[in-house]
Amino acid sequence: MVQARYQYAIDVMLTRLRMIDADLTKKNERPLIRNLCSRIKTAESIVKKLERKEREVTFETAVNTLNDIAGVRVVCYFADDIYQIADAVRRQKDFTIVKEKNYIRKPKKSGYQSLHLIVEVPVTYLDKTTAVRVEIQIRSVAMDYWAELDSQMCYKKDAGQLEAVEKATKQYADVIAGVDKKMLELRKKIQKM
Ligand code: 0O2
Repeated sequence: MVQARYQYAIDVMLTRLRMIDADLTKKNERPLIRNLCSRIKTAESIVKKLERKEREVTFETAVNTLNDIAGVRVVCYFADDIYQIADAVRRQKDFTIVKEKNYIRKPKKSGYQSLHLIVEVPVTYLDKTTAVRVEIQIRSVAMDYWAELDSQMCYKKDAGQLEAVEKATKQYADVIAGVDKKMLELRKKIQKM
C-alpha cells in the first residue's frame, strides 16, 4: 500500500515533467529533456541509508525522514536547461518545494553535480488527497555520465581503499564540467548566427 503511494507520486511527477518538456520544447524550438527515469528506493537501500545517517531503522523513521524514497531523474542536454526545468517545477501551483540543493553551484567534494528538488506532490484517492515527497535530480547529460560511472566505481565504497580513484574522478568531474560549459557557449554562439 505504501509502495503504491510512492508509485502514484512518481507517476504524477513524470506526467507533469512530460508536459513541461512539451511546452519548453515549443518555446525553445529544441528539446531540453533527453530522458526521464524513476525508481522507488529498495528496502535494503533504505536500511543502509538510515544506518549511514545513524537513525533508528524503523518504517516510521524511513517514511518521516527520508526525502528520496520516491526519486525521479531528469537528464537534459545543456547545463542551462536545468534551471528552466526547475523553474517550471517551482511554478506548479499544486506542488510544494520542501528543499533545494544546488550541487552545480557548489559541487560535492566528490565532484558530483546536480540540482536536487524535494517536492511534495498531491496524490488523490477517492476521498482524500495526500502529499507525498519526491526527490527530483536534474542534471545535464555530461553530469549524468560522470555520476553514473562514479556510482559504479566510487560512491558508497570504502573511501580508504579508493583515495587515488576518488582523486582521479574528482579531476575528471572538473574536465567534464569544463566541456559542458564550452558546449553551452557553442550553442549560444550558434543561436546568434
Ligand atoms: P541512491 O542509490 O542514488 O538512492 P537529505 O539530507 O535527505 O536532504 P541526502 O539524500 O542524504 O539528503 O543527500 P543528498 O546529497 O542531497 O543526495 C543524495 C543523492 O544524490 C544520492 O542518493 C545519490 O543519488 C546522489 N549523490 C550524492 N552524492 C553523490 C556522489 O558523490 N556520486 C554520485 N554518483 N551520486 C551522488 P543516495 O540515497 O545516497 O543513493
